[in-house]
Amino acid sequence: EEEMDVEYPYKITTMHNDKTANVEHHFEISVEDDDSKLFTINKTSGEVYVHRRLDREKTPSYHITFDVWDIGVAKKIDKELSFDVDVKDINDNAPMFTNQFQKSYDVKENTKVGKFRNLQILLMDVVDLDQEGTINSTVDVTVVKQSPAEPKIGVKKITEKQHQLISEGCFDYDVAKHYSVVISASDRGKPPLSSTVAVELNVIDTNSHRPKFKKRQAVEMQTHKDILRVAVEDKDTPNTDGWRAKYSIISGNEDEVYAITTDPVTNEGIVGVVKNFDITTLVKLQIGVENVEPLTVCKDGKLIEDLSSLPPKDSVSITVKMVDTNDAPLFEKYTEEVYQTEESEKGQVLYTPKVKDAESDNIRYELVEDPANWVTVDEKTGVITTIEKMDRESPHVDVDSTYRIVIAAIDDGSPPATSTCTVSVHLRDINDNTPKLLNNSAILCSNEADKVMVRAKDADLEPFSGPFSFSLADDKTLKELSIRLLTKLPNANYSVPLVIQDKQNQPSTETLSVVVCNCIKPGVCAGPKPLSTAIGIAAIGLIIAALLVFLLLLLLLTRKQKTFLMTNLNDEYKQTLMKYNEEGLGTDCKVSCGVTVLTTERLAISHLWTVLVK
Ligand SMILES: *[C@@H]1O[C@H](CO)[C@@H](O)[C@H](O)[C@H]1NC(C)=O
Ligand SMILES: *[C@@H]1O[C@H](CO)[C@@H](O)[C@H](O)[C@H]1NC(C)=O
Ligand SMILES: *[C@@H]1O[C@H](CO)[C@@H](O)[C@H](O)[C@H]1NC(C)=O
Ligand SMILES: [Ca+2]
Repeated sequence: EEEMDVEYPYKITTMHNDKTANVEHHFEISVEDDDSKLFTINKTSGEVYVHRRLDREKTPSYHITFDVWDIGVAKKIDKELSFDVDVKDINDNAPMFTNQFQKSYDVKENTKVGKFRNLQILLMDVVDLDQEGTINSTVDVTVVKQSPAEPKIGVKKITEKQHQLISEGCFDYDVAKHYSVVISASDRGKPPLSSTVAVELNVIDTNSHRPKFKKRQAVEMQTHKDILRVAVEDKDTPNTDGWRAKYSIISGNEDEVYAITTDPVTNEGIVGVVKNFDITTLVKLQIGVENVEPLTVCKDGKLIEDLSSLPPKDSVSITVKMVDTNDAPLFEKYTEEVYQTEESEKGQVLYTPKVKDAESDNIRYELVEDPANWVTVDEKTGVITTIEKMDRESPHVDVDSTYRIVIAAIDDGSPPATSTCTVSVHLRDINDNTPKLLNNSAILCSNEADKVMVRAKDADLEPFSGPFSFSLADDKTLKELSIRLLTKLPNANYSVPLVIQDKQNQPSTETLSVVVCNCIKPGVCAGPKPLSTAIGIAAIGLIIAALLVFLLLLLLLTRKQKTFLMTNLNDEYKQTLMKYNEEGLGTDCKVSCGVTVLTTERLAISHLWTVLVK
């Protein structure tokens, strides 16, 4: 017997042999596959001992061979004796659950019973290592404790090793949402050994309540798709299929004009019009509701099989009043972007709208917004045509070069319905502005400096505008302009005509007034002074120079104006054409006061340059 609680070595038996009389002999023992001296034999007396506890679950039997030897002749006296020794079982192993248990198991309430007419909750594997087929390994699995007590949870034996936790009744989520169950596996040994396991069950809510209409009236809506809404309440868990409503029109919809859908968020039923309809004054609709999941009801631990014993599904009667309203004409697009080059010839079609009106073919168009009066709209077709050139630099054009036109489509209903469409005209810039001086007057403080700086601007966008440049005859461009007095001039007001070109060589004639005076501080003249009459032979010139360029400069003296042809004393400059005006203070002008069309190279040296006049 295994696990014997005795003192070891323990004598099991004594061997005898009837051929050993009067022969000096000894016994010998050997154990197959074991040389650990688990079993020994007394050579002379034949007593057999076991030296340690045996474990049947490890080694159920041993193959042992006995021999007896004649010591004198060293020969076996008899045939060897060999047999299997079985270890006798005791009940030393409790049954064990061998499957992995989860923390908890979900059971749906109201689940219909399966093949075995009960709810199968979970499978359990149980083993008992004691000798098979004996009471020491025969296992009974039972529920020893459960809370709450109803419905009864039990165990069904599938095989010797597999058992199933089952329920014979149904769960009711409204009664209990949570169960604790203690399961025991016990063998039939004497005394029996057992082990237990505790599992938790969560009851999952299913559809056990019918939805009920909250109100008998519906809420009216405006659109065709959503003319009215009905709401229900449902005691099942929100956002489960046992709560989600499924509406149907029971009667009143024989022409299939209406459809009812479920708002997925609010669970409301939305009645919409899905077909053209003849105007009838009143329509009676009977609307029914149920849930997405079929209804199952658990009563007193038993599923109710015949649902007709329950109150029927809820329904509501609704009266729909169909009123024909005049819908406004529909523009295909309510905003439109069009592109147009500014200053294009008038009479161009900017936009042709597309408009639909279900009830009327007689639509007229009106111009609602056209702040600069640039366009006209065809009353019948809505076509927008320009009647003026459109100017990007107009104050009615926004900073993004966009001009806004609004037209309206008006039907012939009574009262008429109107829709509007906004057309944004994006004006592409062209070079329609010449450069201008920023300031047409300048003060030259003759007691401090001999030049003034002037700047110009152009209203067009790139590349028709700045950075500002003046163009020369040889097409080289420069960015700024200073006007230098070559020789001291009497304090007076001078007019200097300039021709300025932008990058596209669009010229502009500008006149700059230069006040030459003595200044008390920069930019402030010190009051009028008598003009000097002693100009003598002083060279007088006003010249344009520096990095900048300009085509033409005329120096004008205020009073008399005479034109001279300037002749150049130096052949080097003979190509230079000069126009000039003479200061006519009653004396002949002896020295040039002329200015010229200059090339860049010549400008670079022009401040050294004086020209004689006749
Ligand atoms: C089972 O175990 C008991 C001791 O627990 C033992 O007496 C008995 O012989 C064993 N085997 C059977 C078949 O009963
Ligand atoms: C133009 O220049 C004159 C003289 O420097 C000055 O008095 C006047 O204020 C300027 N005008 C503007 C608009 O800057
Ligand atoms: C120059 O013109 C200004 C006005 O533009 C005037 O006040 C001033 O008296 C004039 N100076 C001379 C010298 O004529
Ligand atoms: Ca429900």
